[in-house]
Amino acid sequence: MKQESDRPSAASRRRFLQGAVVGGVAASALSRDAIAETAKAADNLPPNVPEWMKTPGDPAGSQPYGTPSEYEKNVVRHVPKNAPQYLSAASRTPLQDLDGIITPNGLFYERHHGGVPNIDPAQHRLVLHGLVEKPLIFTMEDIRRFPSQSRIHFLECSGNPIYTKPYGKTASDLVGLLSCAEWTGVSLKLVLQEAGLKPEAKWVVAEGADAAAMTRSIPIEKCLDDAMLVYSQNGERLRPQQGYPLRILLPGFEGNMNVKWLRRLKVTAEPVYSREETSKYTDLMADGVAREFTFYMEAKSIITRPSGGQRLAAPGFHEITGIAWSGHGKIRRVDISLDEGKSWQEAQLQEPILTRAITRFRFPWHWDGKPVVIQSRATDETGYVQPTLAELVSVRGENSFYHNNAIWPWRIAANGEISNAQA
Ligand SMILES: Nc1nc2c(c(=O)[nH]1)N[C@H]1C(S)=C(S)[C@@H](COP(=O)(O)O)O[C@H]1N2
Ligand SMILES: [Mo]
Repeated sequence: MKQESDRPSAASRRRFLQGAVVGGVAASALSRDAIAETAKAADNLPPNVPEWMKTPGDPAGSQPYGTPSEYEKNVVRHVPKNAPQYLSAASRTPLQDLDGIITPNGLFYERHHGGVPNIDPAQHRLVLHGLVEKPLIFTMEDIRRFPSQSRIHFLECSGNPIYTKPYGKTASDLVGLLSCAEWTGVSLKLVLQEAGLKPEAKWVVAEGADAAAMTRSIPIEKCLDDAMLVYSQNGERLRPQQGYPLRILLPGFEGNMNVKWLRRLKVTAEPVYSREETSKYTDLMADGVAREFTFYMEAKSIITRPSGGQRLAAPGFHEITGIAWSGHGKIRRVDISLDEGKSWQEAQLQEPILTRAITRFRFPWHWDGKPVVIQSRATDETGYVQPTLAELVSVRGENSFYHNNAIWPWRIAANGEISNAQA
């Protein structure tokens, strides 16, 4: 399919370039430099032998740690311009530029409250104490001696996106505090069993070794289920931004609870009611009562291509593709609407469809060149259906800040420009 659609566009580009150089009218409209550049570009096109085939390229190992092609230099984490970037800061994954379900480590979103500490793993320790039979202190070597496991899961900040306008122009602006990786580490249950839980143990309080000393209470059920202590991400050690050398991973739970730079686990009978589970990461409802300890991120999806900030070059075939995820398990289906939400058609889900991981969806589409609003809606394996923003606000009220999993429609104008239809 891809090859078929590539062919005519390459051919028409060649015709245009040749026309620009040879054709009198087109050429007279271009500056000398532009002509030289266009001529050079044309030299590299079929049937000519391109410049980069005429001499050997860089030797293997000329980049000890590889980086993307220089032509991809615009695919970077997005740092909001007006946000203060000292201490409590974030950078966002460019979701609209990525394919598949895995976020490359250099593009994984970042959210930290006290900067990124520079931790020497040889000096890092994990303390496990509180309601345990045998308090323990682990080195990183000790942690790596436990049987390991690798699993693919998403991580998402619960402020992704916030409810207040302006909503942002691109998929990254809206939900770029979301990434997905293959994590390797040890089952937290195993580590807790090593210390032996006392019968009163109901919560585990995790503390980070950053200047924010991020502290969150985790229910014991999650700790004995799929929680992990992770040291690797997509095959290599965690990046400093993601919690090097050790973080806790709570698949499907809001990002904030996944404490990075993990230095302490205290087993308790009650939650500690830290700042991050009282004044922050709670949602004030219309009746003045706050939702707290919400834990799981609910089902969500977004179309990443075509999406805000991009432009459709011409009517004709376009694949609509995007991502869906749910903290409650697997994605069961994704529906696409091309008529402002009046009717919905089922998209294809790309394998693998994993629990608490990003699932990629695709929908073949023919754009007739008329203005249109496109949007996606996820349903997870519990049967929960992603709501519209209006539906969400009718339940949560106007005061909520976190946990916005609404549908985000894109408007495509007749000239192909794409904008946020909700803005
Ligand atoms: N120690 C520590 N852990 C932390 C944070 C922090 O500031 N300090 N930020 C939390 C928040 S709000 C989120 S959304 C996730 C972000 O993880 P990431 O930066 O690896 O994407 O880490 C969480 N764990
Ligand atoms: Mo977060």
